[in-house]
Amino acid sequence: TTDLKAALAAKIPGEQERLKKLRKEHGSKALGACTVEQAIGGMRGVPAMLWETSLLDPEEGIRFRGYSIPELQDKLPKAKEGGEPIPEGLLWLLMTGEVPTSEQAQAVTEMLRDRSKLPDHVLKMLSCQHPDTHPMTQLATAVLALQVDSKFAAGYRSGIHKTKYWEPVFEDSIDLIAKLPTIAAAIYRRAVHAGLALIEADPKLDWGANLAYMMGYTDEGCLEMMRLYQTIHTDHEGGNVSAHATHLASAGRRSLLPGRTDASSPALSDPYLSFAAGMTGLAGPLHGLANQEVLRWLTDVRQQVGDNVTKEQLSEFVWSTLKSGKVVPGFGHAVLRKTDPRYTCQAGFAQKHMPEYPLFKLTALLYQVVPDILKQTGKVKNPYPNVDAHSGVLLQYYGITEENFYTVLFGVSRALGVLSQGVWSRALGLPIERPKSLTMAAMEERALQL
Ligand code: FAM
Repeated sequence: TTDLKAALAAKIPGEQERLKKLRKEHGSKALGACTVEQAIGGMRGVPAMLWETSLLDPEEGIRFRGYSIPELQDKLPKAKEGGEPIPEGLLWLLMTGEVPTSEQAQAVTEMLRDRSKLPDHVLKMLSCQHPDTHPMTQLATAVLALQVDSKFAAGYRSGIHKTKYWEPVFEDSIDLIAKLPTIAAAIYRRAVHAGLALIEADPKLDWGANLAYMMGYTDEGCLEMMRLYQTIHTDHEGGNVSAHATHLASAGRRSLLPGRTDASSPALSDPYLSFAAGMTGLAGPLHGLANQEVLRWLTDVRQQVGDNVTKEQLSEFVWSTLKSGKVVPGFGHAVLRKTDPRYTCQAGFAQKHMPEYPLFKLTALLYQVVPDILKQTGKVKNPYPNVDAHSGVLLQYYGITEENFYTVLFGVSRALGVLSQGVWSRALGLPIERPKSLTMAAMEERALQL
């Protein structure tokens, strides 16, 4: 079938059985402990969440439904021979767990195109925002403005059965994903570029390419870059701030798991409300905003030491950043302990499309200089570059130089991962998340007994 919803519906019963079996046979087994350090240290590394769409191996990096980025670049349908994967193909994979055919990916492109019309009230609301409103704030408010059309919210009010929740959640998720490029482009043309006319989507282009096209970019290389960019930022397992915030806000009590009657009030926020929660998390400087911090930092480097910088000069600059108590943006990661494969694939794209670009050369030189310095601090657990160390370079090259817009592009992509998981959380009937909190006094008391 080329019908994504039908392909998804066919998968759900088997996965529900799998989860029931896992719970029945192993429900009482501990997956790992949670030490005082972990409870205080942000639950770092505590295995306490189910997330199906991707898994992050500290050494190897992200796998989307079991596939690495190089495998996806090889297997997923592309817009052009030898080009980059189109995000719609990844959306099919994230939703169903199966690599799609070109026809299936094409059907997703058409389904998204049919639902991409933005209601006028959203554009009107955006035009009332204070011109200095950060693009991420504008994105979150535009998503919330769409919530009035939530099919899940309407369905829940009309009392649909909990085994059917996944369907309106799927519909809302597709409706929202379809509109995000138009919202992002409107923010870019209106706020970032102060009042440029909006550009209608090109019906011949796919979802990712149309995002660049509606922003005003037609260069083939830029369309390809945006397809790659939108593919690699989709998901990064469930614990990062944007994924976890989305997941938590949508978490629902009405668990399908037998015998669950926990009294906690359901969150069950619809995809619009929960994705807006994820986007406000993504807007934090150490998470999604890092890609714009990287560009600001690179611009500083170029101003201070010029383009023909030597390794020694660069080391000086990195040390001065650290000594001023700041982090080196684009390096380090909460889980990864190696170079982020999302960095590597962007470096590969740059090598192919912009080998002489000074910012690419500077980024490559930083890769030779920064890890050793971060290792010398003795405190940085991952001294290697993450996805943000390279993403701004690709955007700048094609003329998308407004770094305070970068996180919007990150957020549009992240919707594919977190909303696909949101459909599965409802289909599997995952209950509301409710970690136990303790006061320091209670921790001290417990620790003394252990
Ligand atoms: N530069 C300087 N110091 C760093 C560092 C970096 N790039 N990464 C970590 N550290 C420090 C960290 O600040 C901490 O120092 P203090 O004890 O003095 O606070 C120490 O090393 C241990 O931190 P960690 O356990 O290695 O990292 P965390 O898991 O606490 O934090 C990050 C992970 C990503 C927040 C951290 O690496 C960082 O701030 N990186 C720079 C900002 C960045 O690139 N964020 C984007 C991350 C990306 F994956 C994303 O979400 N988009």
